[in-house]
Amino acid sequence: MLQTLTLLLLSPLSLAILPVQENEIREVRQLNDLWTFVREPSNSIGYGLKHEWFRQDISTFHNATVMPVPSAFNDLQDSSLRDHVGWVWYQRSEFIPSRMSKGRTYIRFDSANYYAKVFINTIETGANTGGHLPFEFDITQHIVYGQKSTITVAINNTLSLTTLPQGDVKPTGYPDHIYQRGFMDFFPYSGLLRSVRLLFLPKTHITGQSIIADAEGSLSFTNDVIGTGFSKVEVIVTDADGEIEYTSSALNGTGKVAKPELWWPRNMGKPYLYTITVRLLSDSGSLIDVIRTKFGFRSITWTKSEILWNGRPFYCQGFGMHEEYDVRGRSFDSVMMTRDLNLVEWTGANCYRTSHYPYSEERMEENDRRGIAVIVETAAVAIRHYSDSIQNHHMDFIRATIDRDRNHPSAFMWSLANEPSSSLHEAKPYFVPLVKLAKSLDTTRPITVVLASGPATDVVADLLDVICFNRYYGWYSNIGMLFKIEADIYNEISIWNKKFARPILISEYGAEAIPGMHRDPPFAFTEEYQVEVLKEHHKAFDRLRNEKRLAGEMVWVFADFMTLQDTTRVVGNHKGLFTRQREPKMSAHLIRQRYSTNKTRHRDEL
Ligand code: GCB
Repeated sequence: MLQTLTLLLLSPLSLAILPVQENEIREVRQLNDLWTFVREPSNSIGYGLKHEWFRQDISTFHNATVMPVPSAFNDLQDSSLRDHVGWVWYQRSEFIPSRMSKGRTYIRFDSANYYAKVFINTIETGANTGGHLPFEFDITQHIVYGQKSTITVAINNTLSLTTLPQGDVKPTGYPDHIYQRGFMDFFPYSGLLRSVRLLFLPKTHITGQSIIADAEGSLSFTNDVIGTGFSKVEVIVTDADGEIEYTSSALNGTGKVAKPELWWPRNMGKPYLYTITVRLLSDSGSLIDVIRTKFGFRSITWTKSEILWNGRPFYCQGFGMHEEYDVRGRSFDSVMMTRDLNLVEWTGANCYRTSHYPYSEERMEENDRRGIAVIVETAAVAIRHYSDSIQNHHMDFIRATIDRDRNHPSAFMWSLANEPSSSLHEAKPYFVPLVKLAKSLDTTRPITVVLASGPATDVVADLLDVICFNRYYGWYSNIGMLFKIEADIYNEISIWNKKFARPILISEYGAEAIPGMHRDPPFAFTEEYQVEVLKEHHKAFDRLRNEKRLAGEMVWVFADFMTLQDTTRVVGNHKGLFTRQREPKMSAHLIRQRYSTNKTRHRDEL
């Protein structure tokens, strides 16, 4: 175990990453299909590394099988794989075309949970800690062009006090069955959860990009380049019709687009997207590299009580969510993503939070296109033990999250953590540098931490631009007492607002409803009870919103999701408006009625 934890500590998250794009210069090879899969015994000492399995054809092992990529491995076989904690191995071979030898070849993982070591033809090319975020390695030196290369990935999903999420491991008493305890309320799905690809890039290419574009039409951009040999740069900004709005010959520049079409969230206007094209050219004018990125002009500001989108009050109505499904777990699936986002639109919501980790890159692009505003959250859920090592890892995670999502106009706030123990006095010195770091990386968005403590004891709230908090009146407190909810939530929000003079967003409230369970009068765990809990909250929210003391409301949760086995969880968490199969409960219709008629102030003004 010690050996594993040390490995987890030493490997940084990968920084500066561009979205994958295929174009007239860049080629991409999908590696999404069945990989050979071998698992070590749970909580092993790491036999694979010890015996150098990356030098072997693991398909010959007696327990070798196949595993689809992307997918979580947990729900595809038996309970020991479902509950597996420790090392698993993935392997496949791939021909690398000779014609690619002129450039550089990278291997890119969109997310591997929670720790991955990558070997190409027996050479270790790198490691990544954290999951939920992309990383890539330059493998040019490790492959032979025109021949087959073997890709081996060793993954470890152990959670500990130095990982995000934090957790520990407790044997349950079964001989070879180890039960993983994360301090969070969702199943720690593991494996190669998102796409794996080979990227064939020119020797000299763009590696990172930042774009800031505000509601006044001001634009500033930076592009990082690796390699030499380009002598000219061409930057062109085009509108949605392809009309040129701005040009530059600098890699890093500033400028202005007169009267830009702004990016608005749904219900406030159109989510208008521009495209910035960056070309690197040689002396003779031949094209060396090119990337195209969609972005939007918009400004997020805030007052003592409201979040403003392009200067107008933005009242956020949405949900917390999970990016997870039956069978495939927390893996990317374009079918399920589309169903989810269509349902988000069906409810009339204008926002959601990527609780409790960054969601897929494909989803972020769809948020931009559809006008769904998002609070992007790191994987720092339920931090209970503060230490330098978890703080360092958390800072790396913040850097990598902001680096990946900074150019998305739909991302309007960074949530650095969900429900840390923020009444402990250690919480403040822990979060001060984190907030400072996030602000130094991005000056254009507010920072929050989603809190569970109350206003009297919390020591983190004062550091934040917007206060988000989770509260379960009628559920975890005073279950069955529907009559108390309106006053309780009204009073608490008023106190937060008065004490901190910041916009307040209720980021979780709700109740469990087992799909199809009904009772009149309403009773805990029935669909009727869930509806009544939400309605009672809404009475308070409407009053508070009129008094300009509430900046938004998010129900917990969009859809039912899987958790570990627990006396309080009936095959998962059932606070969903939708079932895990994405069918509406009674509460989904209530929310649809509320969100579709309760427009933002901007829309009312139009
Ligand atoms: C919370 C957590 C969320 C849980 C939820 C619940 O406060 O943020 O992860 O799932 O409560 O249902 O208990």
